[in-house]
Amino acid sequence: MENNTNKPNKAGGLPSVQSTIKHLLRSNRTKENIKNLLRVNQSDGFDCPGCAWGDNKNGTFQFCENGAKAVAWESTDKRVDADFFAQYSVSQLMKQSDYWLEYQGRLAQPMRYNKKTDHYEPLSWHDAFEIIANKLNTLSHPDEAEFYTSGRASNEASYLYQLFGRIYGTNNFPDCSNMCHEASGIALTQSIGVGKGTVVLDDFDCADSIFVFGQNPGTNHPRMMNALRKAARSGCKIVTFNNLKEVALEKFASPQDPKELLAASATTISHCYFTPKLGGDMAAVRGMVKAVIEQHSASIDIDFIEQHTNGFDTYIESVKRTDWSKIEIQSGLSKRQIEQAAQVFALSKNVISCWAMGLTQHKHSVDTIREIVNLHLLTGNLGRKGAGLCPVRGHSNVQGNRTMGINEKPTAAFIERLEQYFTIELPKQSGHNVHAALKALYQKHIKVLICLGGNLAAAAPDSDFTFKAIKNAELNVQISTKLNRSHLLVSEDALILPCFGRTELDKQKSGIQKITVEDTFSMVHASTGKTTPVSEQCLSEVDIVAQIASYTLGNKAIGTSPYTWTELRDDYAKIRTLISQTIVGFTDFNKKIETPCGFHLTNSAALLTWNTNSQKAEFNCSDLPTSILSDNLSDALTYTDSTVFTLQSLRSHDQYNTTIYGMDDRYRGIKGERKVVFINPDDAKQLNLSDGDTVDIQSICNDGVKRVVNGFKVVFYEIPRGNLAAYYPETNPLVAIDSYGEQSFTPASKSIAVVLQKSATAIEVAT
Ligand SMILES: Nc1nc2c(c(=O)[nH]1)N[C@H]1C(S)=C(S)[C@@H](COP(=O)(O)OP(=O)(O)OC[C@H]3O[C@@H](n4cnc5c(=O)[nH]c(N)nc54)[C@H](O)[C@@H]3O)O[C@H]1N2
Ligand SMILES: Nc1nc2c(c(=O)[nH]1)N[C@H]1C(S)=C(S)[C@@H](COP(=O)(O)OP(=O)(O)OC[C@H]3O[C@@H](n4cnc5c(=O)[nH]c(N)nc54)[C@H](O)[C@@H]3O)O[C@H]1N2
Ligand SMILES: [Mo]
Repeated sequence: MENNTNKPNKAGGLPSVQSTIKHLLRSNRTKENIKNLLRVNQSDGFDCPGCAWGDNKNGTFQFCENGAKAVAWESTDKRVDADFFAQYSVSQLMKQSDYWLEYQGRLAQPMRYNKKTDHYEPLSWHDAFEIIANKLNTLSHPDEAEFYTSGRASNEASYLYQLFGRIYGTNNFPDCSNMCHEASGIALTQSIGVGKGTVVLDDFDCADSIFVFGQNPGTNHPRMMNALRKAARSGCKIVTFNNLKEVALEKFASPQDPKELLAASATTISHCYFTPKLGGDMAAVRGMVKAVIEQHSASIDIDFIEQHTNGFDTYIESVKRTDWSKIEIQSGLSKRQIEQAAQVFALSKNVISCWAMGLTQHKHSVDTIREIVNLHLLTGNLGRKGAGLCPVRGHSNVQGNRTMGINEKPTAAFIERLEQYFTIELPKQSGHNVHAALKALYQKHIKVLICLGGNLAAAAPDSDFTFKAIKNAELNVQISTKLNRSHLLVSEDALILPCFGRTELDKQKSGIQKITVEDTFSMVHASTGKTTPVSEQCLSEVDIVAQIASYTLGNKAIGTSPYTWTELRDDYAKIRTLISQTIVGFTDFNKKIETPCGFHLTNSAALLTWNTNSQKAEFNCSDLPTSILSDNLSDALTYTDSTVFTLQSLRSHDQYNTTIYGMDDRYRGIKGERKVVFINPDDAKQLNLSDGDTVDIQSICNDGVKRVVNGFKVVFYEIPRGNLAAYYPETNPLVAIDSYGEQSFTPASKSIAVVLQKSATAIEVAT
């Protein structure tokens, strides 16, 4: 039996330019879009809303196919306004697909849900703010409100949002990070005292090898492909660990290189490509450590270990205790393969390790990431040019959100600085992350849900549970650009507050406003939108947040600061002044963002300063997990006689998280559909399944809840036996709410225990 034969043999190249053009033409604002693309990531332009990869702002034209899709998607002539909502009831909209909902256009005026008619109806901004303020002011405790944030919100908007939420009285700040890189932040903070990556973009030019774990940059961080391609061409060895053979990590043709654009040539990216089992990376890296100790002791950096680390002896004991047979079984890789990877690592002077969701969305993600740090500490691969750790962040400002205080567990020092500057008292106890927020909503402990962007309903796990939970909010407020599922889970009262997108001109009393963002390399820089906002009735995120705050708390000076909420809205430089006074690293903020490249926030670990209790970098001594599945799943395996698979849920090439741009996944050879499940042909044979058959996927869990999705087409694919892959968010109904990462509470959406059954019913056709 053959694997999917439609899969191309290289990524990038002409098809990616053709796809870019197709998306530009489709959006019926082609001229605006082309102008917009010329401004992406330019020093006087706007930050690409696509991903958090950094850029060097050296004047070169910097956009990618998927960045172009994100820009074109925002800039459309279609409008979702009063007429639209008069035409469709919420129940009717609920029946539409996520793709259809977003495709209807930009939200164009504030709307309120009328439960008697089951329609959204227009209202004034004044009335909207009053409704929110009245509701918030009548709650019996501020902890009855949740303030969700998605990672596109600017530094200015998120700073105001957290300041308002905290002065109002809560630390309930669930955010998309809770479902994304939470484990990276926790692991890095525990190991090296700072929850961010230690490298900058230039380091990629100086690395001798780059390890890429559980990440698909060809689709999700296409600009990273330029860095990998450049490195590979200059002799740097790229080693990939990915459950699937992702074509961009095998061969990539740069659309910017005329030779590769038009000819059949492409650059080989990965020097070695390993396909571990889902959740097998901790075992693989533990094996690499073992091999380094056994075969490459010269690469162990004793001076670094002595001077900078704590826990080495205990760690070595746990490495010795781990036997190769367990490593091989759990990783799905042979000892020889792991030794090969270890050899590249050990013989390289400078190594960078990158990772994304393939590592962070498992039960033992924190320990997996800490194992990578262990390997870097063992060999001293930290804190010098070309060496270090690189969690590749998702949303374009998700890292900045956290820096600005969007964090349900703020540090005491963070709160103290705010309290001192404003002379106010703020709540100290931890608030809710996404998991706790959904649980509390489900139990009706929460009355108000406010979302600054995103699509919590479709992004969160256990759709049935999540939908009920969100519906329980007495007031559901969504600050958004496009219509999505989260607007439709309403019962009593709900508001849609339409805002500007990143590409749009933001004019306030003091003139045209800049906003700022922080990329994955901790570079902070300004972004200015240029196109006219889609509707006169849209407001900026900052404006909306400032007005919610001023209606709720009164428009007076905030604490002992010189500014009222609306004065901050009138001039964002004043927000940056507050940031410069209260957030570490932002002194002279307004001045620093005048430089085209922005400025770098100091990373203590990169300077070999360790903000841990021991003042040293900490080796983590955890043993390999007994099972890669959640505790509540492991024993559930005994509930079924069918073959149990581990399923990962991932992104296609034609989506941005819950936003679906189209039905193709070109790099995996999929056309015109999304309800597919990738399977190893030998596994399929055992289940008597042929390529193209339709199956129902049921997840197993010991909580007694039946979770099934129907009508997925079987696609033969190069994937380790026992593993499956299918797209998110279609598979979110399968992720049990209590199946999450230890410490991180991140849904374990890359290790879902499932069984397959041939569909009895007709296939549903995607619209
Ligand atoms: N165009 C586009 N860009 C995006 C996004 C988007 O949806 N579309 N989303 C943005 C966001 S918020 C994020 S967080 C990032 C996400 O970026 P990625 O992390 O690249 O996203 P996923 O599609 O979830 O891909 C996970 C990859 O890890 C592999 N994998 C899964 N499980 C394992 C495992 O256990 N071990 C190993 N070694 N590999 C594994 C999968 O095969 C896949 O290649 O992208 C950001 N950029
Ligand atoms: N099963 C499974 N689940 C997952 C994942 C997975 O890999 N598998 N990945 C997880 C990850 S990594 C993440 S980050 C989350 C994503 O979770 P979210 O960030 O909540 O979801 P998005 O799909 O990015 O949000 C899309 C919506 O954001 C709004 N929007 C877009 N631009 C703007 C803007 O500029 N301002 C405002 N205010 N709104 C805007 C639009 O209305 C759009 O409908 O999903 C998580 N869920
Ligand atoms: Mo993410």
